[in-house]
Amino acid sequence: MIVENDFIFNQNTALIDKANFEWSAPSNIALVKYWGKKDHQIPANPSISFTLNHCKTITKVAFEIKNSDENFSFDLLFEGKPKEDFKHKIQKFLERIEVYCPYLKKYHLKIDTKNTFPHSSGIASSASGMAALAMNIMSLEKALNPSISDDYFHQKASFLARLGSGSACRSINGKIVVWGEHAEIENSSNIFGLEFTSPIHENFRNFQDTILLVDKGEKQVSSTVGHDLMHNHPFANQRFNQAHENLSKLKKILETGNLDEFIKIVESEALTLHAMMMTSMPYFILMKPNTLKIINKIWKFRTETNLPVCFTLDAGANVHILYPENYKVKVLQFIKDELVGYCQNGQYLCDEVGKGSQILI
Ligand code: 2P0
Repeated sequence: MIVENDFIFNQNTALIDKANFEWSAPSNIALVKYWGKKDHQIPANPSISFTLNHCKTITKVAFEIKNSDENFSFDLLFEGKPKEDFKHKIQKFLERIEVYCPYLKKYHLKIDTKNTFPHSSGIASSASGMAALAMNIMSLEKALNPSISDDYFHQKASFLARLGSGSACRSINGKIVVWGEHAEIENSSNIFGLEFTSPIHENFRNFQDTILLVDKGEKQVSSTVGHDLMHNHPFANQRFNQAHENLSKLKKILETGNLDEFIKIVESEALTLHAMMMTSMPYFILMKPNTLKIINKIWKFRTETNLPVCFTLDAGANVHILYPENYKVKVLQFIKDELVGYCQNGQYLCDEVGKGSQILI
């Protein structure tokens, strides 16, 4: 089993003066949700997600060696402008990964980052953002130690990304990614995301995710507060057990292609996530009236057409509509005819399953 110490860098390697990299990393959408964590970003239950393709963060990092290695030193540009709000998060991230990447304090980092999805769309950028940053750091590590394998590169990138934001570890590599130990998934780990490599039924190839932007405002509940709500939650243990069971079921469903069963698990997971927030103390309702209107319209459309269309939710009001690629024309027509009116400024984003992060330079 791979443990934390396996990711500690050997400090005796010679440093290089400067290096530049650029990576993109996508967002991901969980099918079985991660909600609740232990210390050191260890998930309370295993989760599984589809990696997205178009909603991504693109991050350039220029590393330049400096004289002092006492403190971390970095500049941050977001969409071409300095962004003070993100600096604290990145400082914290660098501190958390210091023991695994001790070379980072020897460099000044110029970080230049942007998202392909619109500003404050309610789409979490922490997953794609931390994943893209972790990939750049691993490119530097590979330049310092060219002998590392591709597997190690991806595992450590996922491990580092997780320390920035839990769900970010699922945005590194693979179309479907499992994070968290699960009895039936060999090599699944609490400390990094693992590509789901079982043969996937063709029903799940090129799955589509159309994201309806219901409420683009600031998140009402930060992920830190959200995960904390699962401590002493009256239903926590039942929920964590249920996630294990749902992942067992979903594993078989992905292999056999049963879309009806897929829909049941995915919609139940989304509603359970929100039910956890409604039944915690303090309690929150993150859905908006239009979220419910969309859900009811999807159910009606599914009953009338028998098409395998379902929804999932993140910790917010936006609705992700999931469906196989061959129903794209019909589903997009339904969205245009019946759902656009429930979206803020009529906005929605068309995405689909993608492969993970990509090097650009
Ligand atoms: C998920 N979410 O599995 C779940 C479902 C939102 C709803 O992971 O505190 O930003 O950085 O580890 O990953 C959002 O929480 O939390 C999340 P941190 P993260 O995608």
